[in-house]
Amino acid sequence: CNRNNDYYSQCIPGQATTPAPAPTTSTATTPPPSSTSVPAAPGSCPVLPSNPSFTANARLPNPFKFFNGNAVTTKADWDCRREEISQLLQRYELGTLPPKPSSVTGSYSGGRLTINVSEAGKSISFQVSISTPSGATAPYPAIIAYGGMSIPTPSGVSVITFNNDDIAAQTNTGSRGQGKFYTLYGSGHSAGAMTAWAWGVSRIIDALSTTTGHNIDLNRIAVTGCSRNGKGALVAGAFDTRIALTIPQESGSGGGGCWRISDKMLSSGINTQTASEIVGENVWFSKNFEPYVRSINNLPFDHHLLAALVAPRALLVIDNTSIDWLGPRSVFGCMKTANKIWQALGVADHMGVSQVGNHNHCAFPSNEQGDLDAFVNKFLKNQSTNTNIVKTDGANQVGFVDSEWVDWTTVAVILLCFTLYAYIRQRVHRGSKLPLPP
Ligand code: MCU
Repeated sequence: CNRNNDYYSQCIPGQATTPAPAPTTSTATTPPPSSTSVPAAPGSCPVLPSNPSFTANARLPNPFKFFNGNAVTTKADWDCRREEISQLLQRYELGTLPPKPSSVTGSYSGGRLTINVSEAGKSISFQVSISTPSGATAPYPAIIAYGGMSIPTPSGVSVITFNNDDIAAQTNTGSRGQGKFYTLYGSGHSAGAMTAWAWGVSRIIDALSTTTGHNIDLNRIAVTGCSRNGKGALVAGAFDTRIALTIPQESGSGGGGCWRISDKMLSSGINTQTASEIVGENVWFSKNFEPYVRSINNLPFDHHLLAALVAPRALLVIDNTSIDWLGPRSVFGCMKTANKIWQALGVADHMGVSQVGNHNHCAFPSNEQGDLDAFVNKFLKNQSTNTNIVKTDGANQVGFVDSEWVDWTTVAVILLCFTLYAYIRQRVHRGSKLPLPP
């Protein structure tokens, strides 16, 4: 959807679905996307109790039911539900994502963007490098790469290299509270490293939107990372609606995997990472997650709902079938389930899963190139491609049985709304002048 077009915003939960047409001038005239979170209708959303009691659920929780049990049936409901999911994830797994600080400024020079942030009398500054794609016409789409690119760099796309470890360290469990995020907010802040990194990505986009010279098109920004950084990239894409395309690579359990399915894999003898293991390895999650890691079924969410926060924007989950530790069945089942949310929103092809084996961890295999190109070309280069991609080459994935994990269906009202949206979009693209829908 075109974020600036009211036709679309009437029917779409979230903000962007398809990228806006490529601007023809420099970034100085490119209107920045308006906000970093989807505002829920004031006063009309169900309020989460401050100390809710949880009911165990062995299946993947229903995206289309509020915590209070009410059904999600309209676009406004989905906006509220999205906010509720975001709050639940922050409270019980990821830690609190602070809002935009009182001061964020940027300066760009010679391929480096410096971001200065101040809040409540404290200040930090960090830098990212920005490459200029050769032979392309500005403004350029860009990929923010955690720790550098691990997927092949697409032609015509700028790479923004983000040293996420500088914002929140991730050496081991001793890294808790270390990094520039914690200099600003205090070492006892609830945010785990991934939330701190997502905050950093948002500040990069803030600074891009107030500086010139970098020639980045703010409507065509992607984020990626591999492995632990892939988990992080998914969290950034979930929280910042200015990101058009999210590409977590081999993120495994704690990323594209669902905790419940990973637990089941381990209990059936497959050496897969689980929540109870991961919190003893590193600080990617909030301390507030720890009480739940041995009773994951009590949590009213799983990672299909983390992915749901990206919808209806684009998500391509790149994964590896050959490494049990990554929980390939968990990632495939979890993300295939997440795709149902995009289906309900009428944009199933904005979310893809490509799971290919027989390569080393984070070594992008050439037979996945077509899937990556399809997403990059559609969502960063405004081309028409086929992004209906939910596939695995892993025989093990047959072990994921939908009915074992999903006891809910999608919601017809949302579907209707999105069908109408798709129709209007087609007509507008053909140059029709339709009246605003009621
Ligand atoms: C897949 O991401 C992690 C994994 O969660 C860890 O258990 C392992 O130690 O490291 C992986 C990784 O980040 O590899 C680069």
